[in-house]
Amino acid sequence: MSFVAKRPRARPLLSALLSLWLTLGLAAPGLAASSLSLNSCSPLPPPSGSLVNVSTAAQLQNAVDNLTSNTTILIADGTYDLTNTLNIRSVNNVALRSASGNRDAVVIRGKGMSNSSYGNVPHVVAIYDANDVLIADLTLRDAYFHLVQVHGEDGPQRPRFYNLHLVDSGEQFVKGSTDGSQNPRLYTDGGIVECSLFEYTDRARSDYTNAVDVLAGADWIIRDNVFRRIRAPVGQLAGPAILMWRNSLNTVVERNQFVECDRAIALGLSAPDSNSRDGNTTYDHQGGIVRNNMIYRAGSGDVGITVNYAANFKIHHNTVILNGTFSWGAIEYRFAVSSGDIRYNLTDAPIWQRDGATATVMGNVANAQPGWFVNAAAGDLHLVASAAAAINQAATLADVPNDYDGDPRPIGPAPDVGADEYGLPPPAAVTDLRVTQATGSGPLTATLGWTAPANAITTTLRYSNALITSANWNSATLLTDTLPGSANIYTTTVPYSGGTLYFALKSQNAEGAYSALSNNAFWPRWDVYLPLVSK
Ligand SMILES: [Ca+2]
Ligand SMILES: [Ca+2]
Repeated sequence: MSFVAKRPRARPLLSALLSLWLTLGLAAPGLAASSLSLNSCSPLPPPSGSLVNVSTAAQLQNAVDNLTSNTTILIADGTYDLTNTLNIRSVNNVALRSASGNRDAVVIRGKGMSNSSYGNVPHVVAIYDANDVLIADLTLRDAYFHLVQVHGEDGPQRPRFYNLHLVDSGEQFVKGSTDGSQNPRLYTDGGIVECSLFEYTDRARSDYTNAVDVLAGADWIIRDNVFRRIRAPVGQLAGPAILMWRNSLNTVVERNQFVECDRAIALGLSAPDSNSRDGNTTYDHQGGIVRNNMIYRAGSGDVGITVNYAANFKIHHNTVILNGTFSWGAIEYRFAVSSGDIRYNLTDAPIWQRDGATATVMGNVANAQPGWFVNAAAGDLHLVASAAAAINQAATLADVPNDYDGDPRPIGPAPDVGADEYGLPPPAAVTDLRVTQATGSGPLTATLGWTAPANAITTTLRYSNALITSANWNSATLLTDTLPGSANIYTTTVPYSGGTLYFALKSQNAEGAYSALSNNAFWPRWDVYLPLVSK
């Protein structure tokens, strides 16, 4: 299975340690897992329900035409030139997925983003009155209008798009439409767009494009995606890569990377009209949070993040680097009805208040320098050690418990300004340390067992005649501080003349940061006495 992670993280120290382990002939300490973040895009579980396998465009179109609820269409590796849009109607809980899980190996194509002779293929996929549709592990490309149209006016709930590569759409890549003339109105709510790559090979055919454009939708989540070159022809301005508007509600936009997009994110765009959800003509967006996104552009364009006619917005911990291409502002809040919160963003252009909008603007750092980042020119806006003006300069926000990598905040004494929390998180505390075997009564030979935590490079074990706590950890007797972090068993012989012995451990990550203290393991074992206590 070839699964493309959003972003490999550069960890030179970790690599050096891995080489050391391998040189010493030790088991590699679980590095494959540690190179992905906690919230990274892992492969989907295998499909459940009915399965239909297809390997030609005709079979694929036929399978979609005859689709029944609770069915997954598994698409064999290959290229599929459509002669009809894949219209998903009147079914629930269905999926289109590659059989291999490799999104690059299954390519479903329209007739070209600039080919107005699109015939029966205006879009690649269209979702009508169908709830819980999953589209995953595929490449969709070359639609004249949309790669995916979600017909909000038919009320499809919870569409999910996972690990897709979306390339060259004539208008929107993922469009959520609405119909203001409906009575009663239906909407598309609860959509999730995640772990996908949206890009133009070079530029859009016109300025009318967005990567994700949802009108009047509630509770959408757009996370862990990459958006590249969502931009108009030279001299024009494309729509925001992510545009949630017409009184869309409670959108979450997080951990996305934007590179060379004319505009990155908009909650609300213009004065709401009859297409707005519930006919609301005051707000173009309400609620919602934009957090932990990285936005980088060196070419021409406009603002990075913009909110307009937007109530109760939160824009927290984003990094926006525009390289002087739009000196007015990196983050813009606009129009008198708009109000919200803008905290701890890291930018190289101002936070721009316009037309009477109000916000609590706190702790932002607006003079970021290129040298503060791992590789700004490649859009990698992870911090380096010299970014002292950003590192540990924020206060904890309950709304931002992790960072762009999914790592918990804070690492070190305080959270960092911007999308990246600098450094590696410490390993999780071990909670299942046990004495699994003990022989002898003085000295005592004890075998300890536990589950090794992710990201642990070394393990330190100590014992004591008293309960080991964080406070007395350093005075407990050292058993070892050189055990590999992948170890899950350790045997030691220690003096023993009765009473209770206590054992505990801490792990260290590649930067030497310690985990919290494990649980105490006891000898004689506590569980020996538990039945007596229970009596
Ligand atoms: Ca920190
Ligand atoms: Ca980080």
